[in-house]
Amino acid sequence: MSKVEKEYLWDIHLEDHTSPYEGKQATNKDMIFMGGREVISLNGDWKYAVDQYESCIRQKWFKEGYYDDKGFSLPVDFSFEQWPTMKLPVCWNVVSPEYRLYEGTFVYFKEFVLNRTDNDLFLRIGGANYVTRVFLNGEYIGMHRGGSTPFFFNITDIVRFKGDEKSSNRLLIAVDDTRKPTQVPMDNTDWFNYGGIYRDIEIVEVPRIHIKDFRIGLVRDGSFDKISVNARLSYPAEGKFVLKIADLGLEKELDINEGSAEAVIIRDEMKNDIELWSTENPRLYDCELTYIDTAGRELDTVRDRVGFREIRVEGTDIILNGKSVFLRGISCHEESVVNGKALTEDERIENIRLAKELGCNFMRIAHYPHHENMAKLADEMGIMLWEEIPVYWAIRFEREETYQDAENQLLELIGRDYNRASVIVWSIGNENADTDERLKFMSRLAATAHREDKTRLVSAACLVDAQELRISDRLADHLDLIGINEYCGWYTPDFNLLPGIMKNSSPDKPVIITEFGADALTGYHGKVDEKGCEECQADVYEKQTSLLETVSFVKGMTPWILYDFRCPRRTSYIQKYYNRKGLLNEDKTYKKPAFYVLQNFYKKLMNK
Ligand code: GCB
Repeated sequence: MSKVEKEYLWDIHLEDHTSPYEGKQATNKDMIFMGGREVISLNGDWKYAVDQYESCIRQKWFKEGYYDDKGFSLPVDFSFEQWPTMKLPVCWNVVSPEYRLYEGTFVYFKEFVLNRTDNDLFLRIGGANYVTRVFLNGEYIGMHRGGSTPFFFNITDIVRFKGDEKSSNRLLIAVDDTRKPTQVPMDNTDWFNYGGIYRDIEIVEVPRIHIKDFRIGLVRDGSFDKISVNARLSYPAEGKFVLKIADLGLEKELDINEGSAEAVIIRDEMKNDIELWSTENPRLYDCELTYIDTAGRELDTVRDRVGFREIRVEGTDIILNGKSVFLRGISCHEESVVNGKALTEDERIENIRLAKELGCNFMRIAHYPHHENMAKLADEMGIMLWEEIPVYWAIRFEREETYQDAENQLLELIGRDYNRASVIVWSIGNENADTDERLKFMSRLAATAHREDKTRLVSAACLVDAQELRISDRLADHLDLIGINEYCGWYTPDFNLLPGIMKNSSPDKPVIITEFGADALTGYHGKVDEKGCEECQADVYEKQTSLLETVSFVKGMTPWILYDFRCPRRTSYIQKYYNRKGLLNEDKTYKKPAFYVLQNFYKKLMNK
């Protein structure tokens, strides 16, 4: 039996087909700073097949074994070129009604030609849910775990160029969105599991020694006049960085030591005062960082538009740029009826506009990292953000591999959005029962977030202690800000428990009510105690806002949620596979009465 034949037949045996493709995992360590870089887009037409039985990896399709050792042609179960086409990025669930509820593997294929270059080349995928395996020109190049953060593979030694004997590149990608209890999130969530490569896919060309990381922000010391910079090269090379911020009249050289440089730039080094970023005045500065080697050659330059602001807590206050602030927020999923999670830029802008119309200065973008442009838009449009990783409900807290997965997602998120002034909170999870294992897991995440970023607040959406009827989550000791989800007037039907809960609690940190809410089906009217009608939702909002306004340690809220979103768990005649807690309906064409209740409340707060 020939080798190819044998490999082909592996498929019918009880082979462990996944473990050869668990290695070479792309992690936060493989990320490259992207600001100002030119890319070769691979968006657009891709050939695809639905691969329910994971035949791609069982049969090693990437090897394209069309002939045996003697030259006889072999039967194969794929024909990449003849497969149908879909345009990436996209969630496969919205491509055809046949795929709407499909969960499993899709395989994508694309052929492309590259101009010769001496630079290094990396494949970057902005987001693919959940396990992605990548094969290029007959080789396995690596995999990634996690459905919402970007990842990179170095393809320099594998790519072919125009003019080579074989000049086109054959890229095969298998994406598996199977829900599993060991993953982050787990298999049970209150949102729809969209599959596919749903964010940009591109090739990044960089010099071998390039700027791998560039983090910049205001020093958090109350002086509002110092900037901290941290930059790193891809190799432990020497030389210097030059940082330029034209509008500050700043040009600063930083000595590189073994590939890294760190500095605090003081007021005297800038011609102008720093104009702080705020929601009223979202001032951004064009920053540029250049790497110059020891021979004086400029080898790499990156750019970013960055705002400088300070966020901290003091007692139970949240302090933005030295002033106490109340976070007038709203929660939001990344979803649209038409595009699933692959929102268009216009849809993202619309979401921020709606939040602003509501009177918000803050959005909780739940429950996983949204597209990176969301934070860029928030920077430009002036709204603060809470960003979250999907440590949601009953994660397998005792499992080290699950921890590593969660931590990697957190570090990929921080690495991606560190320079975004709008992001003021890293949330390490949502509604997890207060067990010893969870405390160990999540306090470790909190420590990682604090170590990685000393300029932001770390939080989580916690639960009220249902026995003691008070806020007493042990994780709070590890957070800067306590998020609380409470559904008094809804899941806790007796709204009147809420005043008691608040009275029984005396947190020494600010609390944000990260969720309250009620379902309301558009056009369904009834009495306030009739669950699911618009009046009931509005009543819950009236009661919640009037009570929370009186609680001294509540320094913000992000009610659940801006607009209705798909949810497979919701089957009642009111829900129809949607979570109806939106202040707008799912296509955002109708504002429910509760929208105006919250808007009036926020207006009142603004005029205080
Ligand atoms: C929650 C969850 C959120 C749900 C919401 C609900 O507590 O954090 O993901 O969608 O409740 O509507 O039940």
